[in-house]
Amino acid sequence: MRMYRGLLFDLDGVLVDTAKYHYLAWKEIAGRLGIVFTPKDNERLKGVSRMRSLEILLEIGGRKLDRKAKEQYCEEKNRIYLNHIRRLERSALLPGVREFLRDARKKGYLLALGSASRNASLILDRLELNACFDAVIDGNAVSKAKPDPEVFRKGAQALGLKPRECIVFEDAPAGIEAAHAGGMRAVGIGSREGLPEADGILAGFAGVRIEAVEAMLAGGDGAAGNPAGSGFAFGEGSPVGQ
Ligand code: B16
Ligand code: MG
Repeated sequence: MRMYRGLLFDLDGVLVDTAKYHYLAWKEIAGRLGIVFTPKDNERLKGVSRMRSLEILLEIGGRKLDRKAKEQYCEEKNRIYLNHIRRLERSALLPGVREFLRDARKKGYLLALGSASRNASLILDRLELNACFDAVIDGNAVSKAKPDPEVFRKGAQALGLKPRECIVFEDAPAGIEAAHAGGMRAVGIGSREGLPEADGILAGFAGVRIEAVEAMLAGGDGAAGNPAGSGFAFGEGSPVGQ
């Protein structure tokens, strides 16, 4: 019998590469604040809320702002980000994503989005992905940001499933932590070095089918009930489940 019935997807860095647009927008804000901001610094902003991202940027630059100024900078960052996003096309979807979602739906899995972004609906529209999801939980629907499990718990609830029936796909350490705190298995999208706590790793979705993900989570160290942080990794160039 199948162990899992629902799949919960993060958006930025899992389905679509919007991280570069977040980076460009924050870099512009950093420039206005006289803060040097590098791609390495940007890694710290992945998966965290807009306000928390600004706070990290201010920490990097050793700057402090009052609440009103912080809100203004967040609004300004979003304006810059949206200018990029409005030009987003279907082709911005990461390789294999559309096929993976379609295949999983056909096999009866319920799908939900669990993203920190308040722009998730707009991005799903631009990518013509809205119809793929049974539920969308985004930054507008939660009060606590990842690593709090709220976004994934609400996703599982919206699908009518128990946490242990769901697999979370995440590219950020805060998201892997959120999945585990919510009682769910977490597949990291990226590398084992970047996501040491994930129950399994995929370099991406190209050539991957859901059966291979289930096998990865059930096999060897990744078996259900074993401590998180173990699990298999499928590296680039060795797609599975074809
Ligand atoms: P917004 P995810 C996250 O999306 C991004 O990874 C993170 O960099 C961003 O700050 C956050 O959304 C908020 O986004 O400014 O659009 O509300 O990875 O959880 O899908
Ligand atoms: Mg992400």
